[in-house]
Amino acid sequence: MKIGITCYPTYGGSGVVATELGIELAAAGHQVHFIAYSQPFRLRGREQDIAFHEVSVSNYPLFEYPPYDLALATRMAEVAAYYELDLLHVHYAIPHSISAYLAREMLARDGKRLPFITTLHGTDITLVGLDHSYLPTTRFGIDQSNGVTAISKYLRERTIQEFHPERAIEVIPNFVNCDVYMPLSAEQRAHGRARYAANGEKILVHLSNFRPVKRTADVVRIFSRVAREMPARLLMIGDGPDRPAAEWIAHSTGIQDRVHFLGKQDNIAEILPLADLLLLPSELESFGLVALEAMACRVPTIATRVGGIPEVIEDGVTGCLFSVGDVDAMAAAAVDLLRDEDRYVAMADAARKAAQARYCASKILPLYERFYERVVNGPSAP
Ligand code: GMT
Repeated sequence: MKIGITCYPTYGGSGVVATELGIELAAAGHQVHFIAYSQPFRLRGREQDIAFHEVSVSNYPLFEYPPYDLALATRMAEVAAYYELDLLHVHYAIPHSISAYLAREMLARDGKRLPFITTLHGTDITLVGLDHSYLPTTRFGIDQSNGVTAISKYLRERTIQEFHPERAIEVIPNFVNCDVYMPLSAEQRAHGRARYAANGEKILVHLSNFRPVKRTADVVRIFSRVAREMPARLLMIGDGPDRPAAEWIAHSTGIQDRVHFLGKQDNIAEILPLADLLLLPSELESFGLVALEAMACRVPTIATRVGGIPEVIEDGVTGCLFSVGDVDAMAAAAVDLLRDEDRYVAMADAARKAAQARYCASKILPLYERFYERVVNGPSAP
């Protein structure tokens, strides 16, 4: 099949899922065309059967707000026509599903068919979509899509509750390539850990876009409690608006030399398996992709019991779940687990096994392929 994919190319889970999906689809023999304002950050540009088409928005002085949505729709229609795309798959409803709708309708006037699928990722529904200025357009984009998927049961239910869409929503969960995200050999692991920590020190890791929903201040507070009990380091990967606050807490609690702010990294599969634990104390996660990536690397997660996280992490088996803001309980759980070697090994093994059994790319890709077939053979417009 010839598939166009649009996503936010910057640091964030939906862009990661879209990019990894494109890579898997190309490896399975499909032709993939990414259409976005810049190359998705996990795409190296050397992948076979993947092309990238940049959307440039003209900056005419009259435009205080350059109309990206329209430029995207135009590029989608052009790429679809030139490369004879079978369908478009857009990740994150706003504004992508509206641009895809415009592209489909423009092509329909020339007798060309371009069905599109919208995958909902989370904040497009839970935050942005519920802002009243976006609600009607988000609902319209969902209802006009030829197919809609959500990345967790939680997100499907939440979308139905809040938007009452006419379209059915299929759950196709996020996935991880278990041959890329995998544990390292003892030797490789020891070598990699030496870059960040001394022998005998535990390594905790957090990865996000440092937005308020991630509660990065809680990450540092949890770690400061852990660091009182045992020699440990915290790797903070990513960047965003709450990074200065997290840095300030690290300094004001006197643990700044134990916390390493690494900024945005694109070699996550090399860093995650070096860690002992992932901290993910978010206010909300529709899925929590990074927890799955950590699980595949045999790293258990201490997280909050919110949104889709309980679908990914089995409490007490593949990780530990707590109420939002309960930093004391999360720190105590981290300390207990890191001190109990047998329990830690059982949890780390269970995490890897669960990722392989339920969320491996080889299991999820066929679900998307079957969904694509249904949409391509279905009606031109809903
Ligand atoms: O969490 C973010 O702020 C980024 C956001 C995105 O769209 O990139 O993440 C959402 O999509 C991810 C991939 O499907 C999910 O793993 C995240 O849980 C989800 N974030 C939220 O629901 C807050």
